[in-house]
Amino acid sequence: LFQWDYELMFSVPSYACQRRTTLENHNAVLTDALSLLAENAELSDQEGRGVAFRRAAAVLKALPGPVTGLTQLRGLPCLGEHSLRVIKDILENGASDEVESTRQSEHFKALKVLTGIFGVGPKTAERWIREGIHSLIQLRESGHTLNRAQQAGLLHYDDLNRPVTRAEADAITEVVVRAVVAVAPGAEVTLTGGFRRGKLTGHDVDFLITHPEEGREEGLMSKVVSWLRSQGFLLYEKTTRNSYLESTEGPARPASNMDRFERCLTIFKLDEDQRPGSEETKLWRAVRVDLVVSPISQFAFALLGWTGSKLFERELRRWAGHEKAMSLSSHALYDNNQSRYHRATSEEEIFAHLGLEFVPPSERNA
Ligand code: DCP
Ligand code: MG
Repeated sequence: LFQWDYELMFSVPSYACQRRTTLENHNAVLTDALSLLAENAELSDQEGRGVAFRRAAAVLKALPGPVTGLTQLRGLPCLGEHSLRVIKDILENGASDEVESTRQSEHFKALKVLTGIFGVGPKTAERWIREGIHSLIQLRESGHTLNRAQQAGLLHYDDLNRPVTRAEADAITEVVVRAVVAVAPGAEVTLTGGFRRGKLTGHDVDFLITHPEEGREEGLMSKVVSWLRSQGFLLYEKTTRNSYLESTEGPARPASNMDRFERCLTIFKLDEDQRPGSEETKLWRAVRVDLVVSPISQFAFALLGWTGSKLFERELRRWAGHEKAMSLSSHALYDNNQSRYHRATSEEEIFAHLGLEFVPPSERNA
Protein backbone atom coordinates (compact mmCIF):
# COMPACT_ATOMS: atom_id res chain seq x y z
CA LEU A 1 0.00 0.00 0.00
CA PHE A 2 1.05 3.57 -0.64
CA GLN A 3 1.32 5.94 2.29
CA TRP A 4 -1.69 7.70 0.76
CA ASP A 5 -3.84 4.59 1.23
CA TYR A 6 -2.76 4.19 4.81
CA GLU A 7 -3.93 7.67 5.63
CA LEU A 8 -7.36 6.98 4.27
CA MET A 9 -7.81 3.67 6.03
CA PHE A 10 -10.16 3.76 8.99
CA SER A 11 -10.02 2.03 12.33
CA VAL A 12 -12.86 1.73 14.85
CA PRO A 13 -13.39 -0.37 18.00
CA SER A 14 -15.92 -3.16 17.61
CA TYR A 15 -18.60 -2.24 20.16
CA ALA A 16 -20.67 0.87 19.41
CA CYS A 17 -20.43 1.82 23.10
CA GLN A 18 -16.64 2.14 22.73
CA ARG A 19 -17.10 4.69 19.98
CA ARG A 20 -18.24 8.29 19.75
CA THR A 21 -20.98 8.65 17.17
CA THR A 22 -22.22 12.17 16.59
CA LEU A 23 -25.10 13.18 14.32
CA GLU A 24 -22.57 14.18 11.68
CA ASN A 25 -22.69 11.24 9.29
CA HIS A 26 -20.26 11.29 6.36
CA ASN A 27 -21.73 8.14 4.85
CA ALA A 28 -25.47 8.78 4.86
CA VAL A 29 -26.09 7.17 1.47
CA LEU A 30 -24.51 3.92 2.64
CA THR A 31 -26.05 3.96 6.12
CA ASP A 32 -29.51 4.76 4.73
CA ALA A 33 -29.23 1.74 2.44
CA LEU A 34 -28.09 -0.58 5.23
CA SER A 35 -30.75 0.81 7.59
CA LEU A 36 -33.44 0.06 5.03
CA LEU A 37 -32.29 -3.57 4.85
CA ALA A 38 -32.20 -3.64 8.66
CA GLU A 39 -35.74 -2.30 8.83
CA ASN A 40 -36.96 -4.84 6.30
CA ALA A 41 -35.36 -7.66 8.30
CA GLU A 42 -36.87 -6.40 11.58
CA LEU A 43 -40.32 -6.12 10.00
CA SER A 44 -39.94 -9.66 8.65
CA ASP A 45 -39.13 -11.29 12.00
CA GLN A 46 -35.42 -11.66 11.16
CA GLU A 47 -33.94 -9.96 14.19
CA GLY A 48 -30.44 -11.37 13.77
CA ARG A 49 -30.16 -10.05 10.23
CA GLY A 50 -31.54 -6.74 11.36
CA VAL A 51 -28.91 -6.36 14.07
CA ALA A 52 -26.14 -7.29 11.63
CA PHE A 53 -27.19 -4.51 9.23
CA ARG A 54 -27.62 -2.04 12.13
CA ARG A 55 -24.10 -2.81 13.37
CA ALA A 56 -22.63 -2.39 9.90
CA ALA A 57 -24.43 0.95 9.45
CA ALA A 58 -23.21 2.08 12.89
CA VAL A 59 -19.57 1.40 11.96
CA LEU A 60 -19.95 3.60 8.88
CA LYS A 61 -21.64 6.34 10.96
CA ALA A 62 -18.58 6.44 13.20
CA LEU A 63 -16.09 7.05 10.37
CA PRO A 64 -14.39 10.48 10.25
CA GLY A 65 -14.96 10.88 6.52
CA PRO A 66 -16.74 9.46 3.48
CA VAL A 67 -15.84 5.98 2.24
CA THR A 68 -14.63 6.15 -1.36
CA GLY A 69 -13.22 2.67 -1.83
CA LEU A 70 -13.60 -0.78 -0.32
CA THR A 71 -9.91 -0.98 0.64
CA GLN A 72 -10.52 1.70 3.25
CA LEU A 73 -12.79 -0.72 5.08
CA ARG A 74 -10.23 -3.49 5.48
CA GLY A 75 -10.04 -4.64 9.07
CA LEU A 76 -13.17 -2.80 10.20
CA PRO A 77 -15.46 -4.76 12.56
CA CYS A 78 -19.11 -5.76 11.94
CA LEU A 79 -18.94 -5.54 8.15
CA GLY A 80 -20.18 -8.91 6.98
CA GLU A 81 -20.16 -10.28 3.47
CA HIS A 82 -23.70 -9.09 2.79
CA SER A 83 -23.16 -5.53 4.01
CA LEU A 84 -19.88 -5.29 2.10
CA ARG A 85 -21.65 -6.37 -1.09
CA VAL A 86 -24.24 -3.62 -0.64
CA ILE A 87 -21.50 -1.05 0.04
CA LYS A 88 -19.55 -2.22 -3.02
CA ASP A 89 -22.60 -1.93 -5.29
CA ILE A 90 -23.29 1.60 -4.13
CA LEU A 91 -19.67 2.71 -4.43
CA GLU A 92 -19.37 1.21 -7.92
CA ASN A 93 -22.84 1.76 -9.40
CA GLY A 94 -24.36 4.48 -7.26
CA ALA A 95 -27.07 2.12 -5.99
CA SER A 96 -27.72 -1.43 -4.77
CA ASP A 97 -30.28 -3.49 -6.69
CA GLU A 98 -31.22 -5.35 -3.52
CA VAL A 99 -31.89 -2.13 -1.61
CA GLU A 100 -33.85 -0.58 -4.46
CA SER A 101 -35.98 -3.66 -5.08
CA THR A 102 -36.71 -3.92 -1.36
CA ARG A 103 -37.66 -0.25 -1.25
CA GLN A 104 -40.04 -0.74 -4.19
CA SER A 105 -41.52 -4.06 -3.09
CA GLU A 106 -45.26 -4.09 -2.40
CA HIS A 107 -44.69 -6.24 0.67
CA PHE A 108 -42.22 -3.84 2.26
CA LYS A 109 -44.35 -0.81 1.40
CA ALA A 110 -47.42 -2.45 2.94
CA LEU A 111 -45.48 -3.40 6.09
CA LYS A 112 -44.31 0.21 6.43
CA VAL A 113 -47.78 1.67 5.98
CA LEU A 114 -49.46 -0.74 8.39
CA THR A 115 -46.79 -0.69 11.13
CA GLY A 116 -46.90 3.10 10.76
CA ILE A 117 -50.19 2.82 12.66
CA PHE A 118 -49.53 3.27 16.39
CA GLY A 119 -50.40 -0.04 18.09
CA VAL A 120 -49.73 -2.21 15.03
CA GLY A 121 -46.65 -4.44 15.12
CA PRO A 122 -45.07 -6.53 12.36
CA LYS A 123 -47.03 -9.68 13.25
CA THR A 124 -50.41 -7.98 12.94
CA ALA A 125 -49.33 -6.19 9.76
CA GLU A 126 -48.16 -9.48 8.25
CA ARG A 127 -51.50 -11.14 9.06
CA TRP A 128 -53.42 -8.31 7.41
CA ILE A 129 -51.16 -8.38 4.34
CA ARG A 130 -51.88 -12.11 3.95
CA GLU A 131 -55.57 -11.13 3.78
CA GLY A 132 -54.76 -8.69 0.97
CA ILE A 133 -54.78 -5.54 3.12
CA HIS A 134 -52.01 -3.21 1.89
CA SER A 135 -53.35 0.25 2.64
CA LEU A 136 -55.21 2.24 5.28
CA ILE A 137 -58.28 2.39 3.04
CA GLN A 138 -58.30 -1.40 2.67
CA LEU A 139 -57.88 -1.74 6.42
CA ARG A 140 -60.81 0.61 7.13
CA GLU A 141 -62.97 -1.29 4.62
CA SER A 142 -61.97 -4.71 5.96
CA GLY A 143 -64.17 -4.34 9.01
CA HIS A 144 -61.41 -5.58 11.32
CA THR A 145 -62.00 -4.73 14.96
CA LEU A 146 -59.15 -2.50 16.09
CA ASN A 147 -58.08 -2.10 19.69
CA ARG A 148 -58.11 1.31 21.38
CA ALA A 149 -54.44 2.04 20.54
CA GLN A 150 -54.90 1.10 16.89
CA GLN A 151 -58.07 3.20 16.60
CA ALA A 152 -56.17 6.22 17.93
CA GLY A 153 -53.25 5.36 15.65
CA LEU A 154 -55.47 5.27 12.58
CA LEU A 155 -57.30 8.43 13.55
CA HIS A 156 -54.05 10.42 14.00
CA TYR A 157 -52.05 8.58 11.34
CA ASP A 158 -50.76 11.61 9.43
CA ASP A 159 -49.76 13.56 12.53
CA LEU A 160 -48.01 10.58 14.11
CA ASN A 161 -46.03 9.93 10.95
CA ARG A 162 -44.89 13.56 10.70
CA PRO A 163 -41.59 14.11 12.51
CA VAL A 164 -41.74 15.91 15.85
CA THR A 165 -39.52 19.00 15.87
CA ARG A 166 -37.25 20.15 18.68
CA ALA A 167 -39.53 23.18 19.19
CA GLU A 168 -42.53 20.87 19.59
CA ALA A 169 -40.55 18.69 22.01
CA ASP A 170 -39.74 21.82 24.04
CA ALA A 171 -43.39 22.87 24.08
CA ILE A 172 -44.39 19.41 25.33
CA THR A 173 -41.62 19.51 27.94
CA GLU A 174 -43.17 22.70 29.32
CA VAL A 175 -46.54 21.00 29.62
CA VAL A 176 -45.11 17.89 31.31
CA VAL A 177 -43.12 20.03 33.76
CA ARG A 178 -46.29 22.01 34.57
CA ALA A 179 -48.15 18.75 35.20
CA VAL A 180 -45.44 17.33 37.43
CA VAL A 181 -44.98 20.57 39.42
CA ALA A 182 -48.76 20.74 39.93
CA VAL A 183 -49.11 17.23 41.37
CA ALA A 184 -45.70 16.64 42.99
CA PRO A 185 -43.56 19.67 43.75
CA GLY A 186 -39.94 18.53 43.98
CA ALA A 187 -40.29 15.81 41.35
CA GLU A 188 -37.98 16.11 38.37
CA VAL A 189 -38.57 15.76 34.63
CA THR A 190 -35.82 14.80 32.17
CA LEU A 191 -36.13 14.73 28.40
CA THR A 192 -34.61 11.45 27.17
CA GLY A 193 -34.57 9.52 23.87
CA GLY A 194 -33.33 11.04 20.65
CA PHE A 195 -33.86 14.64 21.73
CA ARG A 196 -31.43 14.16 24.65
CA ARG A 197 -28.89 12.98 22.05
CA GLY A 198 -29.35 16.28 20.22
CA LYS A 199 -31.51 15.02 17.37
CA LEU A 200 -33.45 17.79 15.62
CA THR A 201 -36.53 15.61 15.01
CA GLY A 202 -37.99 12.45 16.49
CA HIS A 203 -40.85 10.01 16.12
CA ASP A 204 -41.92 10.71 19.69
CA VAL A 205 -40.90 12.59 22.85
CA ASP A 206 -39.57 10.56 25.78
CA PHE A 207 -39.55 11.67 29.42
CA LEU A 208 -38.18 10.22 32.62
CA ILE A 209 -39.73 11.41 35.86
CA THR A 210 -38.27 10.85 39.32
CA HIS A 211 -38.37 12.27 42.85
CA PRO A 212 -35.22 12.97 44.89
CA GLU A 213 -36.76 11.21 47.90
CA GLU A 214 -36.95 7.46 47.33
CA GLY A 215 -40.53 6.23 47.44
CA ARG A 216 -42.08 9.63 46.72
CA GLU A 217 -42.28 8.64 43.02
CA GLU A 218 -44.92 6.03 43.86
CA GLY A 219 -48.35 6.96 42.57
CA LEU A 220 -46.87 9.85 40.63
CA MET A 221 -47.78 8.57 37.19
CA SER A 222 -51.51 8.37 37.77
CA LYS A 223 -51.54 11.89 39.22
CA VAL A 224 -49.56 13.32 36.32
CA VAL A 225 -51.78 11.56 33.80
CA SER A 226 -54.96 12.69 35.57
CA TRP A 227 -53.75 16.29 35.49
CA LEU A 228 -52.86 16.09 31.80
CA ARG A 229 -56.21 14.49 31.00
CA SER A 230 -58.18 17.07 32.99
CA GLN A 231 -56.39 19.88 31.14
CA GLY A 232 -57.28 18.35 27.78
CA PHE A 233 -53.74 17.43 26.74
CA LEU A 234 -54.32 13.72 26.09
CA LEU A 235 -55.88 12.12 23.03
CA TYR A 236 -54.88 8.64 24.21
CA GLU A 237 -53.08 7.09 27.14
CA LYS A 238 -52.26 3.64 28.46
CA THR A 239 -50.26 3.04 31.60
CA THR A 240 -48.38 -0.20 32.10
CA ARG A 241 -47.14 -1.08 35.55
CA ASN A 242 -43.63 -2.46 35.68
CA SER A 243 -43.04 -5.03 38.36
CA TYR A 244 -39.27 -4.83 38.57
CA LEU A 245 -37.87 -5.70 41.99
CA GLU A 246 -34.19 -5.99 42.68
CA SER A 247 -33.40 -9.40 44.07
CA THR A 248 -30.52 -10.21 46.38
CA GLU A 249 -29.80 -13.38 44.44
CA GLY A 250 -29.26 -11.92 41.02
CA PRO A 251 -31.38 -10.79 38.15
CA ALA A 252 -32.46 -14.26 37.09
CA ARG A 253 -35.01 -14.45 39.90
CA PRO A 254 -38.51 -13.54 38.87
CA ALA A 255 -39.71 -10.11 39.95
CA SER A 256 -42.21 -9.99 42.78
CA ASN A 257 -45.55 -8.27 42.59
CA MET A 258 -44.19 -5.00 43.92
CA ASP A 259 -45.00 -2.38 41.34
CA ARG A 260 -42.50 0.32 40.49
CA PHE A 261 -41.14 1.92 37.33
CA GLU A 262 -44.31 2.70 35.46
CA ARG A 263 -44.57 3.64 31.81
CA CYS A 264 -47.36 5.54 30.10
CA LEU A 265 -47.72 5.59 26.33
CA THR A 266 -49.66 8.66 25.31
CA ILE A 267 -50.77 10.71 22.37
CA PHE A 268 -50.60 14.41 23.19
CA LYS A 269 -52.76 17.12 21.70
CA LEU A 270 -50.34 19.94 21.04
CA ASP A 271 -51.54 23.43 20.09
CA GLU A 272 -49.97 24.55 16.86
CA ASP A 273 -49.47 27.95 15.33
CA GLN A 274 -51.29 28.19 12.03
CA ARG A 275 -48.74 27.75 9.26
CA PRO A 276 -48.65 30.84 7.04
CA GLY A 277 -50.72 30.39 3.91
CA SER A 278 -52.15 27.12 5.21
CA GLU A 279 -55.78 26.39 4.45
CA GLU A 280 -56.00 24.06 7.41
CA THR A 281 -58.49 24.78 10.12
CA LYS A 282 -57.03 22.30 12.60
CA LEU A 283 -55.09 24.23 15.22
CA TRP A 284 -53.38 21.30 16.92
CA ARG A 285 -51.40 18.19 16.12
CA ALA A 286 -51.08 14.77 17.73
CA VAL A 287 -47.67 13.76 19.13
CA ARG A 288 -46.55 10.45 20.63
CA VAL A 289 -45.18 10.98 24.14
CA ASP A 290 -43.71 8.35 26.46
CA LEU A 291 -43.66 8.96 30.20
CA VAL A 292 -41.57 6.77 32.48
CA VAL A 293 -41.35 7.02 36.27
CA SER A 294 -38.24 5.75 38.03
CA PRO A 295 -37.27 5.66 41.70
CA ILE A 296 -34.21 7.83 42.31
CA SER A 297 -32.11 4.77 43.24
CA GLN A 298 -32.49 3.46 39.69
CA PHE A 299 -32.53 6.84 37.95
CA ALA A 300 -29.02 6.68 36.44
CA PHE A 301 -29.77 3.27 34.92
CA ALA A 302 -33.15 4.44 33.65
CA LEU A 303 -31.59 7.56 32.14
CA LEU A 304 -28.86 5.58 30.42
CA GLY A 305 -31.40 3.02 29.20
CA TRP A 306 -33.85 5.58 27.84
CA THR A 307 -31.37 7.86 26.11
CA GLY A 308 -30.54 5.36 23.36
CA SER A 309 -29.82 5.00 20.57
CA LYS A 310 -31.37 1.55 20.44
CA LEU A 311 -28.18 0.10 18.97
CA PHE A 312 -26.03 1.89 21.55
CA GLU A 313 -28.18 0.31 24.31
CA ARG A 314 -27.94 -3.11 22.76
CA GLU A 315 -24.17 -2.79 22.46
CA LEU A 316 -23.83 -1.64 26.07
CA ARG A 317 -25.67 -4.75 27.23
CA ARG A 318 -23.62 -6.96 24.90
CA TRP A 319 -20.39 -5.40 26.18
CA ALA A 320 -21.51 -5.87 29.78
CA GLY A 321 -22.40 -9.52 29.23
CA HIS A 322 -19.63 -10.69 26.92
CA GLU A 323 -16.70 -8.60 28.12
CA LYS A 324 -17.48 -8.02 31.82
CA ALA A 325 -19.82 -10.88 32.87
CA MET A 326 -22.32 -8.26 34.01
CA SER A 327 -26.03 -7.82 33.32
CA LEU A 328 -27.12 -4.27 32.51
CA SER A 329 -30.74 -3.18 32.44
CA SER A 330 -32.61 0.11 32.79
CA HIS A 331 -32.92 -0.77 36.48
CA ALA A 332 -29.53 -2.02 37.60
CA LEU A 333 -26.10 -3.45 36.86
CA TYR A 334 -25.43 -6.93 38.22
CA ASP A 335 -21.92 -8.34 38.47
CA ASN A 336 -22.06 -12.10 37.88
CA ASN A 337 -18.49 -12.69 39.10
CA GLN A 338 -18.94 -10.77 42.34
CA SER A 339 -22.61 -11.84 42.70
CA ARG A 340 -23.67 -8.33 43.59
CA TYR A 341 -25.21 -5.18 42.16
CA HIS A 342 -23.14 -2.10 41.38
CA ARG A 343 -24.70 1.13 42.66
CA ALA A 344 -24.58 4.25 40.56
CA THR A 345 -26.00 7.74 40.89
CA SER A 346 -24.79 8.98 37.51
CA GLU A 347 -24.28 7.68 33.99
CA GLU A 348 -20.55 8.35 34.41
CA GLU A 349 -20.39 5.83 37.27
CA ILE A 350 -22.11 3.17 35.17
CA PHE A 351 -19.61 3.58 32.33
CA ALA A 352 -16.81 3.37 34.93
CA HIS A 353 -18.25 0.11 36.39
CA LEU A 354 -18.35 -1.25 32.84
CA GLY A 355 -14.73 -0.28 32.20
CA LEU A 356 -15.79 2.07 29.40
CA GLU A 357 -14.82 5.64 28.69
CA PHE A 358 -17.78 7.93 29.28
CA VAL A 359 -19.70 8.73 26.11
CA PRO A 360 -21.96 11.81 26.38
CA PRO A 361 -25.52 11.55 24.97
CA SER A 362 -24.67 13.60 21.85
CA GLU A 363 -22.11 10.92 20.93
CA ARG A 364 -24.43 7.92 21.41
CA ASN A 365 -26.03 8.30 17.97
CA ALA A 366 -24.91 4.86 16.79
N1 DCP B 1 -36.36 2.04 25.06
C1 DCP B 1 -36.35 0.99 25.95
N2 DCP B 1 -37.42 0.16 26.06
C2 DCP B 1 -38.49 0.34 25.27
C3 DCP B 1 -38.53 1.41 24.35
C4 DCP B 1 -37.43 2.25 24.27
O1 DCP B 1 -35.38 0.80 26.65
N3 DCP B 1 -39.52 -0.50 25.38
C5 DCP B 1 -35.21 2.93 25.01
C6 DCP B 1 -34.31 2.70 23.85
C7 DCP B 1 -34.41 3.93 23.04
C8 DCP B 1 -35.03 4.96 23.93
O2 DCP B 1 -35.65 4.25 24.97
O3 DCP B 1 -33.14 4.31 22.65
C9 DCP B 1 -35.99 5.82 23.24
O4 DCP B 1 -36.84 5.05 22.40
P1 DCP B 1 -37.39 5.62 21.04
O5 DCP B 1 -38.03 4.49 20.31
O6 DCP B 1 -38.25 6.80 21.30
O7 DCP B 1 -36.07 6.01 20.23
P2 DCP B 1 -35.37 7.40 20.02
O8 DCP B 1 -35.92 8.42 20.95
O9 DCP B 1 -33.93 7.13 20.10
O10 DCP B 1 -35.70 7.75 18.53
P3 DCP B 1 -36.92 8.61 17.94
O11 DCP B 1 -36.31 9.91 17.56
O12 DCP B 1 -37.37 7.84 16.74
O13 DCP B 1 -37.98 8.74 18.96
MG1 MG C 1 -37.96 8.84 21.08
